[in-house]
Amino acid sequence: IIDPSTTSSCSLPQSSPCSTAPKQPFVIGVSGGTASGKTTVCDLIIQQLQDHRVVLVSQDSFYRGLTDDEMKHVHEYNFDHPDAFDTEQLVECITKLKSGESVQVPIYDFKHHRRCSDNFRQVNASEVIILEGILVFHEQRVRNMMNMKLFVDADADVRLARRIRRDTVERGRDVHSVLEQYAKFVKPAFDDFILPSKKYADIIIPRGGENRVAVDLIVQHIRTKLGQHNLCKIYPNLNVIHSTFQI
Ligand code: UZR
Ligand code: MG
Repeated sequence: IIDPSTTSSCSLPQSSPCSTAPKQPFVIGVSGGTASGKTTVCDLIIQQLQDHRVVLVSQDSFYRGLTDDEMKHVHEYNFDHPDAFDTEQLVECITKLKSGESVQVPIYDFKHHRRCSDNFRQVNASEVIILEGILVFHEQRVRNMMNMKLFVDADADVRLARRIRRDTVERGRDVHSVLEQYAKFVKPAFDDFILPSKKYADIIIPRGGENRVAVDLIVQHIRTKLGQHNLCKIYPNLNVIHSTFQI
């Protein structure tokens, strides 16, 4: 039954006729401690949404890149602090993507802690934008751009074990330096900035990427949201009715 008296519960934008206006992309934020399984969760969501245009943007791409002076004391540099990221540029990038423009995302070189200065990744406008990173919930401006916020949870010992494996195998570090960095920067920053930002999440995913049930539910929700977008194409006048479906 369509109830024309209700105007507020329909999620279709009421200011612009949906028959003509392009839909704003659905923005998903994915946060969680280091090696919690953020990338795995994102990959699973993308896999299940193959029939939609989805782009993944990593907060890592917006690391500032160290100056020559900072490089001299690289062991003192805190990569886990919010100031290590160029948040202005991140906000600008997501704002553009939300308005349907394509953007040039910087490429960050983890080995040399630098940006590949003349190399960018072109990211095109899409239906779904996923923004993942340890501190994507830290700044209110970034949070406000998200339609859905996921926090990937995993025990600290599991994360540390994964981090050791990843940094030694993929990033050429030795165990001693990984542990030192973990104790000095990674763990304190998790306690000071990442864990407090968990309260902003809409959904907390226990056991990270292993939790297929959670990922299935999340994908179902995204599909529902995108489906509401698509209703506009099928029923172009739906926005005029501003209706709610009731059983
Ligand atoms: P994820 N990081 C580096 O190790 N080197 C860099 O040049 C830039 C970042 C690490 C960073 C953080 N910390 O813990 C991690 N340190 O990348 C975040 N130290 O990435 O969420 O994938 O673990
Ligand atoms: Mg990652």
